[in-house]
Amino acid sequence: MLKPDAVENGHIGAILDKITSAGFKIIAMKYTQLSKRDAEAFYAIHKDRPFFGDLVSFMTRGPIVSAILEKDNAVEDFRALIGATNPAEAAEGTIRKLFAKDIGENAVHGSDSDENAAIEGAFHFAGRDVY
Ligand code: 3AN
Repeated sequence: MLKPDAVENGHIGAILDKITSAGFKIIAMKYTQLSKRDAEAFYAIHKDRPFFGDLVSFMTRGPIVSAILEKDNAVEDFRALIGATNPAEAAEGTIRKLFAKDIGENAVHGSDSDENAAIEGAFHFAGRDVY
């Protein structure tokens, strides 16, 4: 997902360019806005964390771009491309270093395992919308 901050700040094109230039193939994509229920479900794993309310408010405050990306070693390579969860700790040249403000508004989400990538892909897309 390209999160609401990235969309508000006009970074969709630049971030997609970084992603495709790094060799990822976009096999599904849409411009959409999460409902409160969507965001609570997507981030259910974090529901007991102190930042959960802020995370749900942030993720629902404006449109996002969601996509499914395909590449060998995609999960690890994408997490390297986006950088650390906290942009202050993200390596130079990473998407979060370039485009994110702080740990709460960190521009992009990437799945943390192949298993979660399949679950998260199915959360956003019907099978017929994946190419
Ligand atoms: P990542 O997105 O790097 O996998 P997760 O899954 O640990 O990070 O966290 C999910 C999202 O929750 C993060 N992208 C960030 O927006 C938010 N988040 C995580 N930790 C914090 C924190 N300590 N304070 C505020 N927001 C946080």
